[in-house]
Amino acid sequence: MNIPKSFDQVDQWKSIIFLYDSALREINTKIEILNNEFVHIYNYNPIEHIKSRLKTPDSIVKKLKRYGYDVTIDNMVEKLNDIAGIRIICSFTSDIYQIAEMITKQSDVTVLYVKDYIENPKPNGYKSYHMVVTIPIYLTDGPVDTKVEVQIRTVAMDFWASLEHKIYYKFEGNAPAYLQQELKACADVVNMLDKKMFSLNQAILELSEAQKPIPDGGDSK
Ligand code: 0O2
Repeated sequence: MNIPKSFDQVDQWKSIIFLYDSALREINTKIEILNNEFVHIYNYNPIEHIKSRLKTPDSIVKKLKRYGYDVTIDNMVEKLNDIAGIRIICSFTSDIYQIAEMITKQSDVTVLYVKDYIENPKPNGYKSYHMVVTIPIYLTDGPVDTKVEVQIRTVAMDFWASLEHKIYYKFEGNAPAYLQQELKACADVVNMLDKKMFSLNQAILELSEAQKPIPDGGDSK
């Protein structure tokens, strides 16, 4: 990422945050357009809602220290991939892969890497699909490829992750063993719920397809 250089650290910080903020807006708009197009063509809304956030300075410093890096602006830009983060919440696991594909196909989006915690859940039970992408932000001096972390997950996965995140921070990563076991058990329930809701939805779709009136071919002699 070719960040505009400045002798003033405050100015440089502001420029970087401006870039990440712009990248979030760009990605948000893209995803909204894709979702609207989907509704327009298939009369189906794959996205329940979208949340986006810029990592707080406090959280940036903590993560750099956790990874053992010096707290510098260069390290923040080079080593951290989730300063700009967007979370897409959808109904079914199948939607996740469809949304990921739609994002990947955007010609100005470059996928740096993917972490599929749905295929490979974390030992604590965390499931989510993560993509780190770059998107060019056009400044007066030219484009600057800016990183955004995109997390895609179902409503149920998001419910679980929000509570787990709270517990993780409350106990600074050392939650009592029984809480960790309960959370893992909840993750299994979330998994089962996602599967059941998916098959229920499939059954509804098949029924409504079967109940559709047969189009009049005009040749029924
Ligand atoms: P916060 O407070 O949410 O910002 P990478 O740079 O990709 O190599 P990183 O950043 O650890 O390494 O990548 P990963 O695993 O994709 O995690 C990025 C973010 O995903 C985390 O950011 C969390 O938001 C979320 N996440 C990952 N693992 C878990 C988990 O076990 N539980 C929950 N609830 N969320 C998780 P931060 O900065 O760790 O936290």
